[in-house]
Amino acid sequence: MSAAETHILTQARIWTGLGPDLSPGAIVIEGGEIAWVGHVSELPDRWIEAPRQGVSGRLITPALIDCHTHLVHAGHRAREFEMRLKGASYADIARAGGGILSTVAATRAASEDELVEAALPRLDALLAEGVGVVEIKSGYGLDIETELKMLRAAGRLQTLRPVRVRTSFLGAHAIPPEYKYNSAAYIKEMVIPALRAAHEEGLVDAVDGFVESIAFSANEMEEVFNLALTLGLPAKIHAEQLSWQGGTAMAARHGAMSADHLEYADENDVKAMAEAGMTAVLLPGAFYFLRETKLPPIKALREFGVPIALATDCNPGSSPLTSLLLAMNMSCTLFQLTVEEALRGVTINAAKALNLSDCGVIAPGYRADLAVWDVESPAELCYRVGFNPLHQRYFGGRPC
Ligand code: DI6
Ligand code: FE
Repeated sequence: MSAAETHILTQARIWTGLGPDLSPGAIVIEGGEIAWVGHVSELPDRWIEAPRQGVSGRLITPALIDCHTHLVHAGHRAREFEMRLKGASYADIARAGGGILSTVAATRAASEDELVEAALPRLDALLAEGVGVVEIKSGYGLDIETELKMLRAAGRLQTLRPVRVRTSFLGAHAIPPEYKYNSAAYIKEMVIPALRAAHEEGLVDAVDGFVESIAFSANEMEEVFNLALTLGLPAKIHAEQLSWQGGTAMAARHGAMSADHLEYADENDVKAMAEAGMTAVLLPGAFYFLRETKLPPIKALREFGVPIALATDCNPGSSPLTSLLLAMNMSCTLFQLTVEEALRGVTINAAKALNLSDCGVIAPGYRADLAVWDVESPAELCYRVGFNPLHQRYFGGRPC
């Protein structure tokens, strides 16, 4: 099927993200975009003759969006998992030079091709569950060369698979051994020049940072965000994951798109996010895998109307998760999100978290990135644990 061709998916239950479900509904796809969506009985005359494909009452949603991943990295940390099972904490392991830094060593040693090879199976697992957009961060290089190598590898993935990749520069993820105890010099001598170089090469869509006791302070991060602003790049942040550090409020002052994790965020943080129009990205995989007990401020996020997105946080240390469906299930079981909130979290609100305005809902003018599910209702997507009911994914109007 060529991208310019018109065709119609019909006899569907459609969750558009914008209103009540349509059933039986139809979607007209034209030139890779959605031209029309509505009740089958209201299909405009001009498309009556167009080729149709019935989907037998299956559920159609926008293709899913994983808005926070560290998909590109080398190696794994199963050994640290075992250490944690014996009582060591994630922060203990990081302070002892393991954690993020052990993945940094592996990632520095890998070639760009090897990083692509290692990331592809993880990407394929996401795509098999209906994902159409994946955000991928750098942050396991912590030197200029490797940060650029990671971003190039991330960008290459979208030439190898039908998916859109959004890249985030995460030079401020951890302090490498060569700068131990000297985070200020690390920011000045590595993060700032690496961001400039990556931006010049067109490798960066957004700038991220890890504000935490084991990483950077809000003040240190501010310097990086100031450069992001100068370069016209949107900001996002890992904040209040393991402790309260004020990263969320600082990010709000810099007009960031999202603050991610947020277990230790308080009501003032949520207010600041609401005023700045930010999205909250919750990462139940990391909460689960680190066996956290402090819940993100869900009630306040709802009260202040902060959009909630969900993501896998796919990374080798705190969330080796490659299932956005499982993240949805966990958001319901662990954070008590509703089914509607979970689905919005991986579609319309995930698009918001990435400043994308052409995907995440089913409406005229949006990309025809769709997921057809062998289920009767949205609740079934969240309810099963470890089962993939995807029937067909569409990327830019093409089945894949
Ligand atoms: N927060 C996370 O959950 C990941 N990075 C971050 O800043 C963990 C990264 C890792 O442990 O490798
Ligand atoms: Fe992360």
